[in-house]
Amino acid sequence: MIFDAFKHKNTLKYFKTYYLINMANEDQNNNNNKDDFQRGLLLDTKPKTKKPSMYNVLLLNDDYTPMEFVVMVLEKIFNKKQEEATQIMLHVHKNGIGVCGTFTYEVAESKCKSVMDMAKKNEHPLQCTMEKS
Ligand code: TYC
Repeated sequence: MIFDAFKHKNTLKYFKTYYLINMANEDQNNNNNKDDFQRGLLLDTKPKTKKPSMYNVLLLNDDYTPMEFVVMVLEKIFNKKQEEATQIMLHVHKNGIGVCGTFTYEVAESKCKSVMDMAKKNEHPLQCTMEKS
């Protein structure tokens, strides 16, 4: 390209054009690089994790499930000690509903299923549900 320019009649004009085009390209590259750099910085300042939504697992009262069975469920599935399990059971017995624990969606869903399975196997009408906390 440069050697072609020397052959050209209007050498100076040719040189100028060649130079300006290259400068323009270089400016564009610099701008692109700058944009990439700034985009990178913005992404890096964004938090990479989000706190998961939490869910309460609720036990419902009924007239037939034995109190001892409910206490056993709270001990086995919710890892409660006998004292706390008894308090939760009595709370549900008196108020109709009560929270046994708060978990991520998948864990809450799994605990609910375990409670319902255990109740069904033992032919008790005990019901369990979950709500967003
Ligand atoms: N109300 C039941 C009874 O008197 C006991 C009970 C407590 C049942 C809590 C369910 O989630 C429950 N035998």
